[in-house]
Amino acid sequence: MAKKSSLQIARAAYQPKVPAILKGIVGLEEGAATQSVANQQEIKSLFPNTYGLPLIKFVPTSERTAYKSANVGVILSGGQAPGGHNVISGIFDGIKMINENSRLYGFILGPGGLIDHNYIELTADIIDEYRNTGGFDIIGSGRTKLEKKEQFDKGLEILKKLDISALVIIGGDDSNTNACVLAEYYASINAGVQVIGCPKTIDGDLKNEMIEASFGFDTACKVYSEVIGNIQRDCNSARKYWHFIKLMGRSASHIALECALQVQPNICLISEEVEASGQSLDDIINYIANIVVSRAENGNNFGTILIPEGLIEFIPVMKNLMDELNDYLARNEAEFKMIKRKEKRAYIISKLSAENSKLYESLPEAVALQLTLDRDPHGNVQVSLIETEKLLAEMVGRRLEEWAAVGKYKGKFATQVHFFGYEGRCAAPSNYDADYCYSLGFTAAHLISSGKTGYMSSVRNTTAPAAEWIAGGVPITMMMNMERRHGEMKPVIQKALVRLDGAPFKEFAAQRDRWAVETEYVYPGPIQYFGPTEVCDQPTITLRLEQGK
Ligand code: FBP
Repeated sequence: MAKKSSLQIARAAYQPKVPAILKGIVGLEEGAATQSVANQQEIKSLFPNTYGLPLIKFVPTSERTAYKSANVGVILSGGQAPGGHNVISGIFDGIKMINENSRLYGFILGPGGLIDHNYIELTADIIDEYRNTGGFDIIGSGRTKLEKKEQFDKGLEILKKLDISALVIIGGDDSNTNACVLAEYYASINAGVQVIGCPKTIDGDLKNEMIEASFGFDTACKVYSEVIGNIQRDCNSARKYWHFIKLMGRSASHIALECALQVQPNICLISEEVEASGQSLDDIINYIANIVVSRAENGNNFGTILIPEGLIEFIPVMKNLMDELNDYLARNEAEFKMIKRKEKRAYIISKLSAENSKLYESLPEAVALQLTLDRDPHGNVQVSLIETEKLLAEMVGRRLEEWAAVGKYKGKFATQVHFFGYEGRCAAPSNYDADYCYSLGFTAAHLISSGKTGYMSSVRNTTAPAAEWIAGGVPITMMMNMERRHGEMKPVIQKALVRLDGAPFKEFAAQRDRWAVETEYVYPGPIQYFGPTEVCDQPTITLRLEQGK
């Protein structure tokens, strides 16, 4: 057996807190019929069997129903997020509580495991090894996109063989889109398989009125904030570096914003604001360089800058360039792959429109090449591979040299670059994520026993004590709209980007000018698992502000 740390041993015994409703006999209350957030006609016609379903809320009842046993399959899909193992243990405990003869099967390495018939039965011994741990290693994860009828049929073969009547897909917006497509297909052929989704992603971009947070966001932001806090202490001690810190999160800047609220850096860029105000790369460089100058005038040749990883996609001219690149590469993938690495840049320059070609040519070579790297299976640009932190550090340095030459800047500018993403995705879940995830899994078990399909497990009111959390289900079609992917319009769950009229951004915007000039760093320290509730159980600042708490 693998050696365990003292914390791992103590943590294994932690009992996640759950909504009071999930501890008793659960009844079901159906709300009004729903509709998709946009493109209602198109979404309705694409999902005739799962469109318009009602919202579901679990309520206490005294009528005990005898449910028959069910075999359930589970898939972890996409990037790791702290708490995935607790979703699985919640499903396991939930289906066993509903009927002790129920069984849970895990498909290995993501949706690909379903298609390749690669699975294990998750028994009590296995589940117990993974309770309250980070990572997705219990069954592994993958990014295979489930979209073709042949894949669904191949999956159905193994589901039938194992007598599985429900499948839980734990994933982000793209994976839950897949879950919905699969639910629709299985409903349309009367396959007898329900499909339920669970909201996972550290990016925090899978949220709406009914899904108040995607799991993993809380822990990941706390891990990054701890490390940024440590860097800020170092920075304030040595007083000689500007730290350019890129943070994961794909297109949305939720992680950068939450970390900024936690650590009070000198600068935090918010991609959504950059887009809304139409800032160019040059504007961003000037914005940072001006703050460097002001701080230098006060003798502070140091600072911290948080950069959301998707920034580059939000600079309007860069967005045009990337849109054209996406479409071009989607249509000419095979040809592009044949071009030798050192000729790729010239090839792209020769293929783009005059304006985009000029912009592409002006980018540092490394960044230009990073823009053409393979898209992920869902058609997303892999922004984690684009070194925006280096691009900005280099360009700000050049601007300051120009200003120094004309006497506008007299400070010293030395940089360190960092990228935090993978460091936080498999951290041991915070109490919030441990409790939330377990509750999401348990709720999924109840949705299954209620015979639902095409729903996402929903646990709300999570800024209140766990006993008061509200559990239920949201039709996935309710979150959908049509978007351009791989050059084609597709139904997808609408991403939740940072809202500039939302309380978290407003709170940040009200303070950032002071943080820029003063040094008001906060050092959050590591996640605490045992101790007073105000230290261990606090949700993110984003969630508290969104809920007016
Ligand atoms: P999901 O959307 O699948 O949750 O991905 C989260 C994420 O960590 C992003 O923040 C990041 O851009 C991406 O995964 C990195 O992907 P990969 O793990 O394939 O390198």
